[in-house]
Amino acid sequence: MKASHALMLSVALLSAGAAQAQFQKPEDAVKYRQSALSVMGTHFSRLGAMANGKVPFDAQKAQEDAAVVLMLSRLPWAGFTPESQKLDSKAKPELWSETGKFKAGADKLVSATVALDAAARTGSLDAVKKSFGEAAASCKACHDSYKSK
Ligand code: ASC
Repeated sequence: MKASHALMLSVALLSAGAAQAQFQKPEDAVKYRQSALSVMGTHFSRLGAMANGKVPFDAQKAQEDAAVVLMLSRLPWAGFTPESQKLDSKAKPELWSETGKFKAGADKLVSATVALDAAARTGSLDAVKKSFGEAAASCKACHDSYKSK
């Protein structure tokens, strides 16, 4: 990891930590995590369209999308506050009891988006395809375990 990336990573982790104490209402935490996941999903899907050949590969756009995904991937987890458990959402009950496993899944996604960002910076479609597939598997693993349909 380049020094600049390591710095960005620590800044992002610090801001994720700071976000935890900042929700005034449990509803705010739900809105925060859903918003972060929604924007991340939007940019991740744009990468997916390129990785899967549905739209032509544009290295510049891929790099921008991957940078957004990288930044956003650290944010949702602070919104899964214990106080928000009682609110209606797609979070399965297991999410709140298997916190270690859930955290490990979140960490895995963050690592996958670091790799995806690095791949997009190379400008190689093949590299993007490979990292996209790994990141998508990480999204899916958590959705299968912790998100109801
Ligand atoms: C996406 C998106 C997800 C993941 C997931 C991967 O594009 O919005 O949540 O990919 O479907 O299986």
